[in-house]
Amino acid sequence: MLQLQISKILNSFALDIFGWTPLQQPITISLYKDWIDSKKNGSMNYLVDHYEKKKNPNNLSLDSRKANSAIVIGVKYAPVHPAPFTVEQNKLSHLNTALYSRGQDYHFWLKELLNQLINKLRLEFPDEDFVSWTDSGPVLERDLALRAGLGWIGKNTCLINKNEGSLFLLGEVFTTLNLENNNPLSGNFCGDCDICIKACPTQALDQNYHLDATKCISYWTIESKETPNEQLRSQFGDLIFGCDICQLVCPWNKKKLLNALDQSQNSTPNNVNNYREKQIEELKWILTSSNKTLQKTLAHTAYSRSAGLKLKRNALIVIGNLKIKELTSTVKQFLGHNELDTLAKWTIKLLSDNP
Ligand code: B12
Ligand code: SF4
Ligand code: SF4
Repeated sequence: MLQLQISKILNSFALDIFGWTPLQQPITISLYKDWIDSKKNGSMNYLVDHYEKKKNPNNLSLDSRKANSAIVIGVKYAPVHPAPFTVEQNKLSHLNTALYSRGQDYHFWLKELLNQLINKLRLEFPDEDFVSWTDSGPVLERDLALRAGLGWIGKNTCLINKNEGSLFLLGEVFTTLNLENNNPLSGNFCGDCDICIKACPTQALDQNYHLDATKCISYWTIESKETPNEQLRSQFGDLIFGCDICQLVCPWNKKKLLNALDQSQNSTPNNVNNYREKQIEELKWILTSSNKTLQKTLAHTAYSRSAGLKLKRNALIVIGNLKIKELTSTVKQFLGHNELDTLAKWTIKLLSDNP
């Protein structure tokens, strides 16, 4: 009966992927511990601080009562993004950014969706407590989704659903309700495949389902404040914010994406020269705007996490890798810059090399 009530509420949100599970110590907590102990988290120190809370999810209190279960949802962001593209994002619309980041920042709209879900749950269960999380909380989300039967953890470390692939975000509602598991644990359908491992330009993945964040383009372009070494950054290609390579090559996503692409011819730029001009314009805008302007303009987008100096660093790397000679004089303005001087020298060297 209880399960049916929950199902009905979730179905009213037209979600493609959901499940629930009693809260217990995560299945993969020892792997998480090994990961942080071997410093694969780079400078993301909050992941070390989160360890104790992630280990005992029931202790995350809800108005002083203990949480017993979690409802886990997955919301797809490709081929179609659930949130509209913002006017501000047009500023970066010809640059290669992660698919999840196109559209308003999910930390707002997914949180809002989870709050709407909580409002409905409260009406149905007025004596129970609920709290929601997505991304930044001390919750081992992929493990929780695994436990709730949403899919399996692939060799690219992403949570993959057999019907929907892995291009979806996770969010959870913790509750005092006692919910039994509604889905069995998914099998692992990676088999002998190692396409993602081979496709990763920086060798951040290995056969053991490990991702070394200190080699991952997503980490370097979104999280880290440092400048990646020469060998690493020369592998970033045109990626300016995040990376989807190990997901785009995955057979569980590829077929769906190719089908979607077939249906929308618009996704291929029909005028390549015009496209390149726009790219140059956007990169120039990043380099010539003040950090404050970048932060203000991109405030409600996912790019806000890198807006300012980090985005300029990323732009200098892309300009070098793509050899955009038209921006040589703009790049030269960074010579002598407190933080970006060495990188600017590297970019200028690449721009002055013959093709
Ligand atoms: C830190 C972080 C990152 C870091 C590190 C990612 C990583 N793989 O560790 C960086 C910045 C690199 C990153 C990148 C991305 N991220 Co991120 N990230 C997180 C965050 C905040 C914590 C993840 C974490 O704890 N990592 C530590 C590792 C050890 O844990 P894990 O990633 O959960 O991996 C588990 C498996 O690897 C498994 N495991 C380990 N060894 C083994 C061995 C075997 C045999 C098996 C089966 C499993 C297994 O155990 C681990 C622990 O449960 C979560 C949100 C959250 N609160 O959980 C989002 C999250 C994982 N990220 C997400 C997304 C969307 C991305 C990007 C796609 C964004 C982008 N386009 O750039 C990329 C994907 C890169 C990739 N291949 O993972 C989504 C993933 C959704 C999904 N379907 O899987 C999450 C859940 C955010 C959300 N709420 O939707 N991310
Ligand atoms: S997100 Fe990119 S850099 Fe990171 S593991 Fe996947 S392919 Fe490699
Ligand atoms: S590319 Fe292959 S090995 Fe990698 S996650 Fe997909 S199915 Fe698994």
